[in-house]
Amino acid sequence: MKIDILTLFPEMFENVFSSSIIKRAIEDKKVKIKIHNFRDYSKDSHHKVDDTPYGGGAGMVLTCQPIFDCVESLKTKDSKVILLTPDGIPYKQKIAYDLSKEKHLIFICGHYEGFDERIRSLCDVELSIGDYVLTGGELASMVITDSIIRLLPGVIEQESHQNDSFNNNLLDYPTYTKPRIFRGMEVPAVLLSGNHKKIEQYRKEESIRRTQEKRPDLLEK
Ligand code: 6GU
Repeated sequence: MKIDILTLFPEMFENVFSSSIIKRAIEDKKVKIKIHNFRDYSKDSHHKVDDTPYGGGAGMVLTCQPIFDCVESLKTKDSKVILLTPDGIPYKQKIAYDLSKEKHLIFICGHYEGFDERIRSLCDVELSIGDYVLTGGELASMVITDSIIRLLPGVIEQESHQNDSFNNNLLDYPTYTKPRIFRGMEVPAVLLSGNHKKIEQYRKEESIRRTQEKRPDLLEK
């Protein structure tokens, strides 16, 4: 998979993409990530990327030209262009699965007070990561790329994400490791029983019980 990210703050991505599982996925060539500063595409003599809003009002608005030119230089028939915006559709695990099957993703990180409405016409999907407002789309694009990369074949063990929270609208079941008793807290006996049928049953029940308790809204789906 190839991922291009358009941002005015490329430095924000450095640590996130050079650590842990994403770092390894890049080294193993499971994914190729390129960060583009769309200021470099500005045809303005001062490399301006924003301007005042028509009709007046506070703040500056990202202009079309640098973003259009940057996207058009990267886009092929295999590309999916994604705009990060608080008014996008709510990002969910199902969308992560769908996007993990794409060949090429282009993320556009909005910033400042907003972007020219016509930028939306460049995009195939608009995504939001939750009902709160971030200073820009950068963190959202990192959240989304992280959740997609871990699903790419060979990045983590297949089994590790078959039981992920949110698959089938259920939260993950509880897990334990050694020691068997820590500060008086015991590992449930069934997990030590060696009875795989019973363990599977316990995990399924716990998954449902936990979802009922913590996220009843998921069960309604
Ligand atoms: Cl994608 N962008 C911004 N700026 N704020 C957000 C968001 C995205 N998702 C939730 N809040």
